[in-house]
Amino acid sequence: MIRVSGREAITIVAPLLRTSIPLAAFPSHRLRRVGLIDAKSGERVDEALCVVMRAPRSYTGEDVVELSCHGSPALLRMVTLWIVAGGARLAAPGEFTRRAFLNGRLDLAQAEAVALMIGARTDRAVALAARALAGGLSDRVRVLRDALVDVIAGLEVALDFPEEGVGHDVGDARAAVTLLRADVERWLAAARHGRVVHDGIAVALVGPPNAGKSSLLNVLLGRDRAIVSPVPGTTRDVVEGTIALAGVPVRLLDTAGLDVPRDAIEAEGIRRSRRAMEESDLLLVVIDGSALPDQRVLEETADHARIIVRAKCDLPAHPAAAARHDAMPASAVTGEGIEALLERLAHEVEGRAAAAGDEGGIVASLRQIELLDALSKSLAAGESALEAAPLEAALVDLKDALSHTGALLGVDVGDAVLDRIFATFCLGK
Ligand SMILES: Nc1nc2c(ncn2[C@@H]2O[C@H](COP(=O)(O)OP(=O)(O)OP(=O)(O)O)[C@@H](O)[C@H]2O)c(=O)[nH]1
Ligand SMILES: [Mg+2]
Repeated sequence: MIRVSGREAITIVAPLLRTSIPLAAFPSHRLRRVGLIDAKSGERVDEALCVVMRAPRSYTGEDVVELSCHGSPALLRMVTLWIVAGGARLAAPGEFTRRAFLNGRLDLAQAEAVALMIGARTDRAVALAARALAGGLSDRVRVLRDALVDVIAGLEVALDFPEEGVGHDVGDARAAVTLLRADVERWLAAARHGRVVHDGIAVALVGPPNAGKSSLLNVLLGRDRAIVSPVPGTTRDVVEGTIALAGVPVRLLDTAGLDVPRDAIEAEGIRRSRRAMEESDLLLVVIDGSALPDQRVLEETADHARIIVRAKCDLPAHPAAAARHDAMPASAVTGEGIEALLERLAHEVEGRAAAAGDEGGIVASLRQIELLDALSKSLAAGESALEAAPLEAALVDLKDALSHTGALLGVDVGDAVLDRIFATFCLGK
């Protein structure tokens, strides 16, 4: 689909179309079939569906023409270049959404939700982004902002007319700020969980060589991703694949067996295993259930969040391995224990993304999470200033808080902030 937005959109696209009525006379928001022609040769290059959406009822709030062509990248490039030759220019990443924001079609929190929607990888992440797009976070912040303005105004009146007993009672103001801060704290917790749903978690499979890590990875992924062989030290590099558990993307990282390296390549592989281990949220520590458990790996991973897997449980168990009651038996050959392992993993994931029900689930950009955090801190500072310090001091903190709500909604944010936000979008959005 090619989208053209701006005052000249219709005039620029018109010469490229063969239509029964002129493009300028197209009814708004009606899809029509058109011929696409090479304006120079007059030759027809494609049939397309075309819609004109007139300002301000369009995504960007400007006149928009959209052409749905047959989709060959060569064709799309050709038509795009003709449109550019006619006087348009290529859109910057996120520019349509930026214009939508500047024209008041979306607030900034919603504009950021567009990027979250594009990046969503599971049904659950999509649902969270949809809620944000519908204004989930903005609505809450807007209500809080109104309440905060009331408190600030009340305190300023009290400050100006100390004798009259008008304006906010300081005790009431403090109680109001306490409630607002509690709201923000809840949103923050929900947003951090939402972030887990959006970003997913990383789970590294670690263990001694030949324990069955790669075989386990393949069964968990349901496809033959990593090389498996009876030779210890088969996996050298980190091999990964993603599955969705409890609606959360889970990146599984298969690693080189942890052992004394026999050469430089193995040493590098083991270094990468340790790095993957550090970067993971959870470890699957795989030990070969038919052999004496490797104590070093168990000790090395003791401080990590981990699930111990006694692999190859189809083979006769080694008594020392069987004695480890904290290990979950699993077999990549018979499939025994795999279902239970997936359930346990899902449970762990759910714990990290929990409270999705709280606050209806919030997903926020990292910028928004930072701002919510700053908002909560300013409210806390205002709260304690209202206890002891002069009113003026409390007002400074509360006004800081107010400016953070503004930044969340995109009130008075500068170009630099907008550049940073929209640079993360992809082209055409
Ligand atoms: N019987 C049985 N054999 C298994 C099982 N899982 C793996 N094996 C065998 O054990 C050997 C090693 O398996 P891998 O999955 O390559 O082990 P790894 O831990 O990835 O090994 P490295 O990459 O060398 O560290 C292979 O011969 C596998 O066929 C299992 O559940 N049951
Ligand atoms: Mg391997």
